[in-house]
Amino acid sequence: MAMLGRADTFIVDVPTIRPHVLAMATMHAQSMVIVRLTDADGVEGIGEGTTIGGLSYGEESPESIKSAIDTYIVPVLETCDLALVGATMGKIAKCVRGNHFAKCAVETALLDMAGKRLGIPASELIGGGRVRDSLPVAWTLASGDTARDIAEGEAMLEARRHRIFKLKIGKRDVRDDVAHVGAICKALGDRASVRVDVNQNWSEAQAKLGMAMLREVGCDLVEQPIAGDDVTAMARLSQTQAVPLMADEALHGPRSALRIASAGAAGVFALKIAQSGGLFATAEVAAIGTAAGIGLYGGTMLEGGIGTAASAHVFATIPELAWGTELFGPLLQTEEILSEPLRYADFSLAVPPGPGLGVNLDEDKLAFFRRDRTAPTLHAVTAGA
Ligand code: MUC
Ligand code: MG
Repeated sequence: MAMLGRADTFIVDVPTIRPHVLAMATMHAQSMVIVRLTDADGVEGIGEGTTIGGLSYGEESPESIKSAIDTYIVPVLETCDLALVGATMGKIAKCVRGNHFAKCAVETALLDMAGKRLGIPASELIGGGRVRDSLPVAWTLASGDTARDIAEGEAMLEARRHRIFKLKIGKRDVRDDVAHVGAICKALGDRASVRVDVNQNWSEAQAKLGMAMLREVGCDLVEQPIAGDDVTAMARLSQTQAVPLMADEALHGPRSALRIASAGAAGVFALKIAQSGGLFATAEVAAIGTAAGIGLYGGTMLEGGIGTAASAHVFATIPELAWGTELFGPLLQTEEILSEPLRYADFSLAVPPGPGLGVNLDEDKLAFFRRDRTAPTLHAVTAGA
């Protein structure tokens, strides 16, 4: 038995290294809800609930994620044997509808705790276990300026950090966006795969035009060009356009995955642990995609180190990950709140090998970036420094 000893949740706000310009918001910082669960024996598990741009991306905000956990999920945890992760999440599902990001943060902490108790990585508790130790990682070029994006792409290639680039478009006129993508495709040539994410900002007519033109300029993949709840229009585009359509905002777990697969509405799935409702649910979405012949891609909500490690553990269990991943979230932040940063090298992220998530919080950084911080921190000047 592992009964809950203590539950803490914090919102942390970490600046981004540059403005990140998306169709629906420009990010200057990332806000993450960190969950720390401690059982009665003192075993700890950490999780993260992170979205993008407040409420501009999805239906949960950092504040709602924290409030759902504190007010409705922690009281359920108090009645559960936390060693039984599936049973605990099943009980939470009965008491709390929706709130996928909040549930994912808690499930992550439970899996971290279970892995630490058993002395095995979290990936060994998911599906058939780990099939790879590293994951290819894309980078998003989203400075808002074509020349700066090209320079950033060149620097990433030179450093052997990324050779897959996602461009955020959908804000400007379709032709202007295609010209931007075309210039980057031309500059990077066959040294990189260039893809775009429209974040639902086109109409079906704009998407028809945009997808046809994007294929001509060498774009490999178009992510969520139109509203994610318009599955029939997604199916029309997917079935008539040569460039593959990737579902992102349309995917909210296994049921939506089955609907999209049955409608032939996507050629690729962007797997996201929070949007799917947790790590187990993500593995189910992946299984549905694989069974339907849909290509898989490991997506991100631009999480920090904890959410990125959790995603990596799930994606490491997927046998066919044809489109790679975009687990670069920590690299977009000025500082990582882990005691040891995640390891990126040779265009890939190493899946942490230690027990549970295999990552630990840096307490001083956590104290510094906490929205409700009151205590002095490591960043204070020390005598003689
Ligand atoms: C999204 O919509 O996919 C992923 C990478 C990035 O830059 O933004 C995200 C969100
Ligand atoms: Mg997306």
